[in-house]
Amino acid sequence: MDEIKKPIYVTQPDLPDLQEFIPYLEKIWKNKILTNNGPFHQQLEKEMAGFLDVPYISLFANGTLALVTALQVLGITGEVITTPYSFVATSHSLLWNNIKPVFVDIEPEFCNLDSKKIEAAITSKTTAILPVHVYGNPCKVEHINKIAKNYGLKVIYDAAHAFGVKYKGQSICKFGDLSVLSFHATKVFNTMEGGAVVCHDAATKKQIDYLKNFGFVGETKVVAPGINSKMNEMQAALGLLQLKKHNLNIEKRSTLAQTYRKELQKIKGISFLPEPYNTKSNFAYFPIFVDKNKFGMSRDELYEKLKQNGIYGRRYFYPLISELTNYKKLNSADPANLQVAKRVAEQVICLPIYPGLNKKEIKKIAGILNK
Ligand code: T4K
Repeated sequence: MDEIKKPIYVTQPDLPDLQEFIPYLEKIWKNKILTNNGPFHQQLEKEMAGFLDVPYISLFANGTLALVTALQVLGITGEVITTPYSFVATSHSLLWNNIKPVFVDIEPEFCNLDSKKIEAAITSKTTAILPVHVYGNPCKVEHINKIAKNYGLKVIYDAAHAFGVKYKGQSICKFGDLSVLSFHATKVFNTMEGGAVVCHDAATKKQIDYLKNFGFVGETKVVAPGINSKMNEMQAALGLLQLKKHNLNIEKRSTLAQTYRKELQKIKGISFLPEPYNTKSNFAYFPIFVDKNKFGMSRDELYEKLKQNGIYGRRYFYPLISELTNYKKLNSADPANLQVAKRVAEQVICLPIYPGLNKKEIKKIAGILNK
């Protein structure tokens, strides 16, 4: 088999042609508006809301600050039910707001928060649920909504992986009270760094926009101890160009995901997630799960072997957030409470997937797994 010379990383950001970006930069250089709700920022909020078919979007400097602000705008306090199987930013946003994360196990099918286990974790201090659409696959949104309604809880979806995903023909961001997106370099839609909060009414958008700009209302009035988390004009300009390419990029990702499915289906001890039901996917990640006994090699041995061959997958999400220093002392971090998440975190490797990858490279990766 051919050796792969050039390293292949879990992802590689897609960028527009540099020449296309220059006219946008020229406009910024000319009008000298670099940030603070400039013209590209306004245009991207409008175009993105149309593209995603959601009522209101507030752009942010990154997804983490968007999460922190989403919790603040809804006045979330006390305890919040969330998943240990995510990027650490999900739970960090709670700690930044002095909120206690309460971890609930995940379901094995799509690795999302197990909605059947949420009710048992609700206490008198619970004010919200913070689920994650892990790898862009929709959570059990109807069930979560029902529980939230019954107990008077807010729902904020961490939709960092779910840009452009549709569920039952609607944007996944239409579910819950708020959804938070990330446009980090490693995401399906990137503005280098960036993020957004999607909300359903103008009054909430107004409050979010105050909070991301120090709490300023006008020039002299400050209504809240807001932070500075505004997206700047370069990010917004890039976003406008990225929107134009997004559908094509998702088509490319879809072809690559199908190639993986075909190439890997017969490898004993390697499994992957099913295609989600009623969903238009964005193919953000391609996680595989290694069963050591059947595959004959542990996840970490395979991870190293791939690296030796120039394939830099990532163990998203290992270790679990509940195993990290700031979280493991929590009662809900007890591994006995999180058995599915623990097993999945020990088996997962996200294989490379991005629009610039080609089928031949995927076949090589599959070849390494097959050897
Ligand atoms: N919620 C969830 C569920 C999230 O997954 C994330 C972020 C957030 C919230 C927070 O959103 P942001 O505040 O980030 O907007 C990466 C990202 O830094 C992080 O954004 C992402 N999740 C997480 C899943 O992955 P790392 O530490 O794995 O990134 P890094 O730098 O090792 O990049 C992975 C590979 O991508 C590199 O090996 C090469 C390639 N790469 C990366 C960058 C940054 C490039 O080719 N170019 C680049 O510019 O965390």
